[in-house]
Amino acid sequence: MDIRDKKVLVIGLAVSGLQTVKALHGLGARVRVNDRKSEAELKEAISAIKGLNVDYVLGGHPPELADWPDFAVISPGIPMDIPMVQRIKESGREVISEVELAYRLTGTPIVAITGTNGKTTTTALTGEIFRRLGRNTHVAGNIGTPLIDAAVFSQPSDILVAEISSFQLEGIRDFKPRAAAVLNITPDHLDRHKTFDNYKALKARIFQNQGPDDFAVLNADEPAAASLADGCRARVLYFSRKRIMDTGAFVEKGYIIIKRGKSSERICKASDLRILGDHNLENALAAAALAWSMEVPVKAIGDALKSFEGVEHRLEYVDTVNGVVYINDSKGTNPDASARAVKAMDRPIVLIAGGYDKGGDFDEFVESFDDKVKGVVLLGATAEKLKSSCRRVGLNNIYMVKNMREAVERAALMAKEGDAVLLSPACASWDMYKNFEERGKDFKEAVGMLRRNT
Ligand code: UMA
Repeated sequence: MDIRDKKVLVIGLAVSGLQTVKALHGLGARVRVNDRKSEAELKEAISAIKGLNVDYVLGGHPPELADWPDFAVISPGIPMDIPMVQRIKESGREVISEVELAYRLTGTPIVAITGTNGKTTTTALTGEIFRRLGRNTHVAGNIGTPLIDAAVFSQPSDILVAEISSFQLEGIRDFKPRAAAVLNITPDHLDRHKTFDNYKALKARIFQNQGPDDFAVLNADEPAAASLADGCRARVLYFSRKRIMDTGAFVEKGYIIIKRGKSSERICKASDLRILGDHNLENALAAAALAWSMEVPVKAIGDALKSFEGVEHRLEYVDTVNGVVYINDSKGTNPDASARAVKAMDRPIVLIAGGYDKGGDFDEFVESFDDKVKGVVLLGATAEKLKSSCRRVGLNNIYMVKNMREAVERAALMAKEGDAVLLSPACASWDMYKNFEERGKDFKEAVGMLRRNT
């Protein structure tokens, strides 16, 4: 892609935008940065690119700015329907995501993972498999390190393992991973995508440029994900926790198996996995299928599966205080993710939930608790909504709190020896925190304080 001297508008100056600016500047583009935040609010970000020849239009998205660029690169968190962005697109110039730009700039093969839940764990585990093989591996994308950062520094013999969100897929055109997985699709981000069908169609875009030499990995147990096989030109590999497949990864007699035609190989025992729960078994099956499609030997896959301990903020063990186990699942940013976390626990739970309101519904989530959740501590913008859902199913042991410290203190009073206090908010963090990592850290600090006070 010819970037030199091109006028490129970078919309959004946080994690994604900063790396995009650096990459474009390094390639000789004329870069203009636009963000709705003011210069004062972006002080830190601006100082990170001090010295680069970049100019700024801050404090809003003025529609007339649309007339300037040859093309624009938009951060994932910014909706595509703001008037300035619409105006660029209507004039026939591109507005692409940083993931699309990364793809166009790299010759390194990409393994891409999307889905409503499990993306981060599957991405980290897939990366671990390639690392075990001794391959120079870059794990990037929605997981935290922007793909552009990894793409710029990677060699064609390396591998890029990328977690990709629906927001990022909204801004792709040519993005073509060698192997890609859709783990599951359940309602999420409906405030942005409006309908479930729109959201599903965006997830399907991960396969749109693949050809017969590529692989599409799909969850056979999940109808919305499995139905994407119809539109795939790539070879389809299924994974299933429940069924034995002709082609793909599944569990048979306690072993994780990978099979294609008559060739069938054992990877390891399902019970050898150190990550908990059925959903993590699904993630492991998906990672195995992806790695196998990229010709990784089963021994390396098995070794990684047996040693992988999971990722921070995802069912992460924090501490045991007075016989109560504290688990940080701050990455539970939608009802489905948190329902999976509740299901994965093997003891009574006091649940800390609530956060940013994405417009979703919590009835089904609360109904999935059975009798496992003995009490809930609610905080954030959705606290009232969650409270109504709890009341409807007869769960009345509810406390409303203002912050995480109070939440942990209250949960500690409600829990008995042998119980778990689980932070799994079922909501994004953006009403109270910068991101879910900050929320998870706050929880861990509050647990640390509890330990010091006992
Ligand atoms: N902004 C505007 N106008 C707007 C909205 C935001 O200018 O209308 C500006 C903000 O002022 C801010 C910047 O845009 O300066 C924020 O951009 P961003 O929200 O895209 O955040 P980044 O820090 O660049 O992080 C993004 C992803 N964030 C989102 O998709 C919301 C990160 O995913 C990702 O790790 C990172 O790029 C690197 O690729 C986080 C996430 O929450 C983990 N993802 C969602 C999820 O997993 O559910 C999709």
